[in-house]
Amino acid sequence: MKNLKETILNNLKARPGEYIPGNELAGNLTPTRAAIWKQVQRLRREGYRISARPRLGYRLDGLPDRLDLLLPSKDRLWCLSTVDSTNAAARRLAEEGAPGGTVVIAEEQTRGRGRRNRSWSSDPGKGIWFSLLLRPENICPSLCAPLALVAAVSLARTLRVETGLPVKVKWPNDLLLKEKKVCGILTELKGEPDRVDYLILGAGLNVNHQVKDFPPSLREKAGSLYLAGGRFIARAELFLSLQRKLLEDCHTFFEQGFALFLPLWREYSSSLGHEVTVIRSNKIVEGKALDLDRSGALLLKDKEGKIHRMSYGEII
Ligand code: BT5
Repeated sequence: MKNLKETILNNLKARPGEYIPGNELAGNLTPTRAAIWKQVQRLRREGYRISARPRLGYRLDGLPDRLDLLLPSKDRLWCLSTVDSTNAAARRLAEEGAPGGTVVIAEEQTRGRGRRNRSWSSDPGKGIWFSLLLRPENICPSLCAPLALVAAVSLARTLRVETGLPVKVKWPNDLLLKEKKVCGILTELKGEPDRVDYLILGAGLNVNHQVKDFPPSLREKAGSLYLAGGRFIARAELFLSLQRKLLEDCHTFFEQGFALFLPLWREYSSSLGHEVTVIRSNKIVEGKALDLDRSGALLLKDKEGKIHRMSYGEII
């Protein structure tokens, strides 16, 4: 029966946690009991958790973990089921003139990207893959370099607050839990030497992955919030907190610079104070990670006591 499923769902949502008799659930429609049961079964197959009790009726116990069900639909929020890459989609929107603050999130990316065209594994339904379009004014591209560091510390802080997990940051753009990578950040910029046209800030966060959900080549190094904390996390609410705080922190950074974020970076860092190996343009430097400077560059002290200032590269 047309609309019966929607009517049942709307009535269940209107009185969550309460048993509702079948005839009340159907509103003005007068279906048979079997017809109601059939629609309840369909809703269950879509992931709604619904209890049924003889004489009492039906009760809504939980919504499916689907991003589009909870995210408010706003002009600036694009919630897609599948996309090549949210960074690429945000870039296309930017080229069409979309405003700063536009966000693209997708259940699945078919060509999720990391740095230097490496790929980012983004299977559907388990992670949070999103990109933020930023159009900062009065800042030149050379000052934007620490944006990935700001994003890392912002996401780590929100994740710590929301999940209680001891998320660490690894220079320059990774988030770790139990030494496994749970999140990567990719920033891209278009501009001229003295002006930023736009920035795309993309983040990929593994949320409810079990080991088997990763491709075999990643199983050793990739982690997820679920693997670290042992509990399933509703992605839509978490995404909203992460995104809200990230946008706020990006604005703070554009106005006040990276120095403000340094203390938190030091506190969350997985590598400061440790011996590390950094690879930069095929060159390897080994030494003790001393600190980050105010521009986000990593300061390394090698065996001879020489200090190396690494403005880009990665710890391997
Ligand atoms: C990154 O690159 O870590 C940045 C990843 C950014 C992904 C987001 S998702 C939303 C937005 N849209 C995009 O297309 N991208 C952004 P990099 O430091 O280069 O690390 C890439 C490496 O991480 C790969 O070569 C793999 O070894 C590993 N990797 C790939 N997928 C992973 C995953 N899901 N979890 C952990 N590690 C992964």
